[in-house]
Amino acid sequence: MKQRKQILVVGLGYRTGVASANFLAKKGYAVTVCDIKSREELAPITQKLHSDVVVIAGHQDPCILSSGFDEIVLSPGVPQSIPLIQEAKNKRIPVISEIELAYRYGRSRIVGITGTDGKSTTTMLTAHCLKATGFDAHPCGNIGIPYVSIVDALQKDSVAVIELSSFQLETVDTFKPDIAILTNLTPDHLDRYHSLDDYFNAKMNITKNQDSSDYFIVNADDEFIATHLPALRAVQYSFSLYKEAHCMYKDGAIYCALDDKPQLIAKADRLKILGLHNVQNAMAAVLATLSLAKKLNREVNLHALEEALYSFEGLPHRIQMVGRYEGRAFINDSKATTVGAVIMALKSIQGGVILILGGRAKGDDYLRLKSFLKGKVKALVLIGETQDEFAVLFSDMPHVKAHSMEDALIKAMKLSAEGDTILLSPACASFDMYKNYEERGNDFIDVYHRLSRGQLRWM
Ligand code: UMA
Repeated sequence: MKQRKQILVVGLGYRTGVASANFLAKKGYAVTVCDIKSREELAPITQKLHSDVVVIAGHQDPCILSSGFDEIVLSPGVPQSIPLIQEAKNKRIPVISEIELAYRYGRSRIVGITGTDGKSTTTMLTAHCLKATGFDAHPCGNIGIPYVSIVDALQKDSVAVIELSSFQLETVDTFKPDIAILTNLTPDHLDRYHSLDDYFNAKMNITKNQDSSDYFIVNADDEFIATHLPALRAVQYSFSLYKEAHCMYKDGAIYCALDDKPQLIAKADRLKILGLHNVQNAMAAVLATLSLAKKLNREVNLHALEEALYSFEGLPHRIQMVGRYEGRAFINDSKATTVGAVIMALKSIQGGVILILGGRAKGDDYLRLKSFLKGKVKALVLIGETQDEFAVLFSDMPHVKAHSMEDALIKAMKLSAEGDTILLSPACASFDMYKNYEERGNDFIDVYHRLSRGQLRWM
């Protein structure tokens, strides 16, 4: 009798590992999951697992491999450098990501979106534009919905719009999106990659299997990409704020020219999402919609596309206007875990800013922030593990330390005046104080509500 294929899922996580294990178990594979956390810590998550899944908790010793696994599915939060994965590679056991796993079973069209910043907004906006122009589009991926959790529900004419992190792209093998978008590239996750080139190479796996029937959409304004982009097999479309491109920003409007002369697509000042970086995200979404339609020989109703751009509200935790209190605007940008994202937020805000900064460092070049803070940020409120490091780094400007979000907002109120903005845009990961960036952003929103209802004294 033929033995069932044995799969090891490494890293349970909150979403990816659980979704991968359940998907595989339902398909009849013999599935084991291993996680470095203890069985007690994992208890709330293991409850969600299919009853046939075996759990190894509390260690990731390479001896786990002696059970003879045929393949490993690696969760994005687990680096390939751990001994278990190194040993698996020595034993020539294939190591794939959840994206590769889902891709093998997928029937739908795929738009894949990667880059350092703007991925989530571009993913949601692309899905929104596709839906408005008649496509059955489904956003998923790094935004928090594992592709594997929806892949079986997608039809042949559906479109999976997948946000892809470099972690997820490290271990793809045959993954081939119809449309790939690269939003931009600035230093990030340098605690996991040896160099910016390594990080870029992981991202470029998005296009490695594309051919001349596919499209690669790229930001022509990004200096790193301009000097590092290799020759590609996919048809390349670019977008730009400043120069001639397939999609470009001119006199306050977005124009697109794929095969013929430029056509007006939308007025930038009617977008609800703020800042020029969001004009770039909008241009990427426009190109994705038009190129997918072109590939499938479909007409796009340009009026519907224009209206979709105007009706998109943006994402929670991404330059999200929470409200006003005592003449101050409160903006939650908890998703800004890179210097680049903070710079974008600062560029989108008029007037003085009190910036709540810090968390778990990700190896970014934080000095790069300095020139953007000058003249814009009146004071810094430093939170999280990076407090002491940032106090030294930014010693030439007003700064205070805060031990919690509540303390941070009270101090920000005292440091600010009417007309200012209190901005949470931390430039760091949240894991030192929170489960994830959503929890951090929700804490900011909660403290704002307590302040504005008079339940919290700040004077
Ligand atoms: N673990 C080990 N061994 C290790 C390290 C970790 O067993 O050596 C375990 C941890 O204990 C944990 C699991 O592995 O249980 C890691 O989980 P995970 O973080 O991969 O799992 P999820 O909760 O499923 O979240 C992941 C993405 N997380 C990361 O990439 C770090 C989520 O992106 C994504 O939304 C989700 O899958 C669905 O696709 C978050 C993120 O921070 C938002 N992404 C980074 C970013 O956007 O910058 C890339």
